[in-house]
Amino acid sequence: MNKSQLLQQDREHLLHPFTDFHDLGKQGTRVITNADGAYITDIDGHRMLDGMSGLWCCNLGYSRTEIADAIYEQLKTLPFYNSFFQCTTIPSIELADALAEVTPAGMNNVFFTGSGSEANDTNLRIIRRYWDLKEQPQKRIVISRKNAYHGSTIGGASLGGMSGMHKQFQALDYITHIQQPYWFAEGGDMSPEEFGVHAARCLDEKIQELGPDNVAAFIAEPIQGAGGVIIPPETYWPEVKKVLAKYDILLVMDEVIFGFGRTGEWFGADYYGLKPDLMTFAKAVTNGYFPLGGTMVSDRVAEVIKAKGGEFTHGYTYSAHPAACMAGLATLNILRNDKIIDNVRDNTGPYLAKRWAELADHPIVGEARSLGMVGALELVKDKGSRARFDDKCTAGGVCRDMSIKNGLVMRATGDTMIIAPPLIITTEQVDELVEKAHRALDDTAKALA
Ligand code: PXG
Repeated sequence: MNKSQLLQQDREHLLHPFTDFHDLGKQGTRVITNADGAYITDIDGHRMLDGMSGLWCCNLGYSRTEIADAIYEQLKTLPFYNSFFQCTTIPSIELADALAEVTPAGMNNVFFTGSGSEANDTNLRIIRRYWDLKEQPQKRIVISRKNAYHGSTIGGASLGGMSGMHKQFQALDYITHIQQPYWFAEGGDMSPEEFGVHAARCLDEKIQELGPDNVAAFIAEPIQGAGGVIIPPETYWPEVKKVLAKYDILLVMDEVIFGFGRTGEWFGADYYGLKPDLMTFAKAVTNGYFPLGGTMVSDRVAEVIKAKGGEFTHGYTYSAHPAACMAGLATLNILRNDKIIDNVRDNTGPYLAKRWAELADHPIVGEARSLGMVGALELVKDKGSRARFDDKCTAGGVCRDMSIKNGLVMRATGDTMIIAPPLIITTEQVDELVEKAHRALDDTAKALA
């Protein structure tokens, strides 16, 4: 089939996620045909450095045949069996054990799902079950943050704080949202440090307002990913920790993006020294090679839900899919054996930080921030006042297109350009990334002038 036939069939039959179907029908799509290492190639042969690891998931890049082989071998031996009705499979046992080892101390149980969204729905089910079994059924409300992303099922989207999404469905009424720690956009005249404390105290105020006896949990990404790589001010998490210590409330860390090494530590919770009660994961657990998600359950919660109390009426057909679990095991083996995360922490992360910071000198960049293997650029018309080019996020869209033209996949969230390259990226490839981003910024400035 040639390219124009493919594009026609795409237009006629395929509804793409988070897409304006009408506009896409007119613009057409890019057909990605193959990938190697940290690069993807489209149907025209245009090869691009993948600054987004697929969709924050291919942390080891695209050439790990060990993972593909592990999946294939499992598919030949036992392609599927469920873990309902007193059954289990060897890969699911082994992956549960391996996850208990790499996740923060005190997290020794896992509930597997097919995705991050399903895992956050699972969290909602576990949270309710926990407080019911603790005989505190009035503890129902879950606090989340504006502009958080926690998935696209009804539960996940209700937990998420994206206003555009909330306009298109009816959110669960026991979830409420507070101030996000996004200093660049919302910090006003406060210093980042002051604003971090302020945003954390919003949690305290909300708990007081709702009554601590009614609050079940607080859910947060360690760093907001899809919201725009929002790295909270250094004061934020220490202050949130103090707030949570005052109340009997569960902490749910959503590690779907930051889990498995993106900060240079295994999990964002490790990076910030947090002790979650539940911890959502997905994406990079299989390097994106097979759908798998889940939630890690702390001993505090596991002791309650594993005690006598009847059946937990929750589960998915593909909970603990054996081939997915083999993909997870192969991925964890590479992360450990090749010391991928240590290399991000000690070498490539600091190198990215140094090179990425140089982009702050560009005339249309208001802030260049990075941490571990993520980065963001705030595009502005005026550096001093942090004023944007317009309120339609034109600059972000232009910059994304210019970036792709220059051979780099960078994503735009509004007028924030974000990157999350594979953790296997070399320092030479970091140079290539920064040079291409610089060219994209030059081209964007010219196009907007
Ligand atoms: N939590 C977080 C923190 C996520 O980033 C999910 C949950 C949901 O996972 P699933 O596997 O159900 O998609 C995510 C997913 C983007 C983008 O544009 C980000 C995600 C998904 C799709 C697009 O940055 N994150």
